[in-house]
Amino acid sequence: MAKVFIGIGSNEGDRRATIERAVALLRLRSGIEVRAVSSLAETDPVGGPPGQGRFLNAAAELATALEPEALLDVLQGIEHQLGRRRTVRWGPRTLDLDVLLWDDRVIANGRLRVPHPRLRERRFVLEPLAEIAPGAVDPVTGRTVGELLSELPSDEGGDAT
Ligand code: A4P
Ligand code: MG
Repeated sequence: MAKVFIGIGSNEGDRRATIERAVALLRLRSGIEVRAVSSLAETDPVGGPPGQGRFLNAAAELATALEPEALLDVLQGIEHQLGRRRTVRWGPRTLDLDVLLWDDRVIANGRLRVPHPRLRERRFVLEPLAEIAPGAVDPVTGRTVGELLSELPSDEGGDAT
């Protein structure tokens, strides 16, 4: 079983209900165990079109026997099932499920980049992740999640780039 961390975000509709349903759907899948879920944090949108609503963000720890692309299929299926339709990059979404870390693997192919390329500069990712896994290590930098969070500039939520 691989240990995988995912990021969860929503800024449209009933955000809390959507996130709770997404976690419930993950729990129902064979080949996936939900080991931990962070609390939900209200965050200001980073990047994307002006005027979009605030996000609720969370992180979860999974254990899975699936291959990375198969888990991505599951995550995208749940996004779709819970109503995600918008295609604007960084735009409003009912649900965004991102793979953040996959054991100590570095994955870069046409569909998937792990660790998530914007993990290190995003407070809305690192804060929930640090709540459940402060000691998880980013295999690219060798830094723990707790270290990455404490090294973030304190005045803003992360760069959109
Ligand atoms: N993809 C590549 N790597 C991954 C990965 N590690 N996990 C590909 C998931 N998907 C990955 O994603 C586009 C494509 O990325 C997928 O088809 C997959 O093959 P998407 O979810 O359809 O599009 P997106 O989310 O609009 O784009 P992207 O680049 O994933 O955006 P981000 O970086 O996830 O940022 N502000 C706050 N406060 N809270 C947020 O949650 N989220 C975003 C989205 C922007 N600002 C935010 C938040
Ligand atoms: Mg995404």
